Amino acid sequence: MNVTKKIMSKHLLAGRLEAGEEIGIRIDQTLTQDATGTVAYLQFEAMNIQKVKTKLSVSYVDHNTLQSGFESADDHKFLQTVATKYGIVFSPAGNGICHQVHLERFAIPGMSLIGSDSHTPTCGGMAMLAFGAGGLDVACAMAGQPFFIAMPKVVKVNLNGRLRDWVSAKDIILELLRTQSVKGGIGKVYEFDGDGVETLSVPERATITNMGTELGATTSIFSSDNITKDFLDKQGRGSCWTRIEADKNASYDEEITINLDTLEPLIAVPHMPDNVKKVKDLEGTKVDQVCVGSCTNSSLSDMLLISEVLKGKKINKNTDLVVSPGSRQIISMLSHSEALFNIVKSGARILESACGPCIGMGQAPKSGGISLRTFNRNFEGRSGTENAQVYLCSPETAIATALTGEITNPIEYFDVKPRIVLPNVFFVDDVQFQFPPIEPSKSEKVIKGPNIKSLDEFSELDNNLTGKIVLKVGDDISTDHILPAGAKILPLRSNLPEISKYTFSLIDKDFASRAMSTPNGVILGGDNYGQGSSREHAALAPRYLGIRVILVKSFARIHLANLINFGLVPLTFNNPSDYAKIKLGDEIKFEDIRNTIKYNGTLFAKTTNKIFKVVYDLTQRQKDTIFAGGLLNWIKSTT
Ligand code: MIC
Ligand code: SF4
Repeated sequence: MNVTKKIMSKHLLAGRLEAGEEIGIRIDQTLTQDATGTVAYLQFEAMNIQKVKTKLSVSYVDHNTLQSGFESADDHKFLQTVATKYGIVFSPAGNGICHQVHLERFAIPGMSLIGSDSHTPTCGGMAMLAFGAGGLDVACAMAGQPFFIAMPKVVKVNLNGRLRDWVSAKDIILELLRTQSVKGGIGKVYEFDGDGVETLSVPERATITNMGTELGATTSIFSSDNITKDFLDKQGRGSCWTRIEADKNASYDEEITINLDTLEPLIAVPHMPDNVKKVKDLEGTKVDQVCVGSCTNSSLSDMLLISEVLKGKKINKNTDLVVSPGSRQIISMLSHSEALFNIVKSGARILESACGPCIGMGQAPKSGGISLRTFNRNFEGRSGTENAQVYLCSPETAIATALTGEITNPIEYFDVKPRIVLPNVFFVDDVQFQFPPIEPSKSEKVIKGPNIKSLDEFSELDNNLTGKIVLKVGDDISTDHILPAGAKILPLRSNLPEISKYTFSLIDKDFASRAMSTPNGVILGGDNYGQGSSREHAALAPRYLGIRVILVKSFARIHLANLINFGLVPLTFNNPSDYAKIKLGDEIKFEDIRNTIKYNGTLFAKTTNKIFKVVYDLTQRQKDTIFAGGLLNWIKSTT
């Protein structure tokens, strides 16, 4: 067996490990972050369960830490009190980015994890079976229910040889994005193997599994070997380690090979993570801002490398350099040595250990500005400046660029790469976490400030739907298009009526009011609809605005699950060319939709001058969820 199947078989509660079949997996650990966590815990509360049933659940505050009004602080207080009440570890603002902190302090090889954040596969760098999911799926896992997915194909990625100096793990994942695209990983797990694996540290592996999300993959995973043990030993957690490796004759569904020796520095150009070019082909492009950090590249070794390179140097006066170390552990280790001094002295700005600019929480570039980031997403408008041009690259390329002020190939610019020696023991200070009492007290009061609005109940699915096309969009629509993030909108995540007003606001400012005044609105989309983040608000808000059906060429995995969880009907074209024949404002009818789906019949959509076949691919469990008007309704009706 390969690593994926070894861990899956130990957690399998339903289904068979055959690609495409629905499987139910037992979940050992969950994580949430504040931007998705508030709704996840409101949903968990509605399930009336006394205490989480997982081995470990952690609630992180890392996204909305700017607190420019009372909203986010209200959310944080709610998260803190709900955690104490239900037996969840609370990691307050300033502790660091959920994925980095989880890797350091809680990840365990061979265990399963789901998180209400699409980059949860980061912990696959430590041989965890880790999935991004909607908040409601995480709430269900906390309630002890299995996590359902379609069994992915397992793709073996052979990493052969060794990276040259100044080429890094980020370039490996950018190379995969270049060849496989943002849709290439749909329905797949990427499992890394080959002699190159033993040259990569756990944080480097985590950079790769983190950004496997941008491939559309279900997850990505490495084996657990001596390097994993060394990382855990340094964290004082060596006793959690077990060796997990693929059998010699393990079989895989597909295979890809990357030769590390010949790889060169790569960069994703605006506005898609798979728009990858060679750094050397863009040399000389003037850059306004460089950001180092995010859950992709904010490890101690990334920080020590940039510190060594910046030592005694000054950044270019026309380029802003902002650095956000990934965790409190990292920032305390940097500040204990001269490493932080080197970074500060170079002219860089140091930010809190949080998501920050990655999610448009501050540091929006200037109008039309060019920003080079070590992050994982460069979707249009995500930086907070609608016409900014965001590029994604390695810390090596980012720092060479911050020094020169223009895109610079680190291989050409620097001499010998400094050797980064990590300390033998890391600063472990778990006092920063708030651990819940072993037996949570029923009297613990959950505090809900005015920013926390309870969720409305949604109605069941009718048998006949007559609606209108309220929006027509193209391929690769991300959840950042559907419901943008950023400093203005993110603090409204606990307030559905308010946040819904921003639905599709980057694409069509009138969408929300049009949808609200049109019964049974239908959204038309192209391929890979809903790629990117796990934010269930991208399903919740359209549903709140009255949308019932999303009709597209194909869906991204997490968003599809979220649509079903909130009772929307996800349909695809039988013949993709029908997409071109329907336009905004057309009336569209689905007659007998509920019964047709129930009895596996052929479903048709009728517009004024056309009838065409549409396809649904739903398990019985998913059908029942949609009929009930969403998963919460269904759970309530069955308990
Ligand atoms: C992101 O990177 O887009 C986020 C913000 O972390 C999201 C979650 C969210 O929207 O809250 C994600 O990746 O799932
Ligand atoms: Fe935070 Fe950015 Fe990572 Fe999302 S991708 S979890 S916003 S750092």
